[in-house]
Amino acid sequence: MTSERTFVMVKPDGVQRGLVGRIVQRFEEKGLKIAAGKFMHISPELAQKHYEEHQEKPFFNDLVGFITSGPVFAVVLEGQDAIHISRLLIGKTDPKEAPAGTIRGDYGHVKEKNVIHGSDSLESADREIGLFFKPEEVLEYERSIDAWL
Ligand code: IDP
Repeated sequence: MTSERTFVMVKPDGVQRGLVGRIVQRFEEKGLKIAAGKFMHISPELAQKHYEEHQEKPFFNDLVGFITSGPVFAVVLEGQDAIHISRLLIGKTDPKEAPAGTIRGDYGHVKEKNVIHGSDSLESADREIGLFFKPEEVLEYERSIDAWL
């Protein structure tokens, strides 16, 4: 059984709406382990790097403007299939298509403000964790509950 790490981030709308605790709680309740967390403002440079795959899209400038518009809560989660599981909990990009019970389905309204980001592959998880966290900020520790998950 191999554990993997993923990167999730409560976006500025989620922070402004007071959803940080409830969102992080969903991942904890699912059994994923918090390996790092940081409350921060994203610089335009970091935003452009984070969303570089979308730089040719018509919504790119708005996306960068939005993600830098207020603080975000960035988190590294760890666990078996952490990337797939966290994407399931997050739900589809467009909250109108995300089922109730998912974070975007429960809290989101439009895809421009869909509350949360989550890495979609091992490659993007590694890249995004490296963009947002120094290696020493990602903690390794044991939890006794891991034997039951
Ligand atoms: P994801 O966040 O579900 O992985 P991506 O396709 O990687 O979705 O898009 C990154 C973010 O860009 C989305 O979370 C959403 O906020 C925004 N976005 C995606 N598609 C559109 C669009 O067509 N119009 C406006 N914003 C979009």
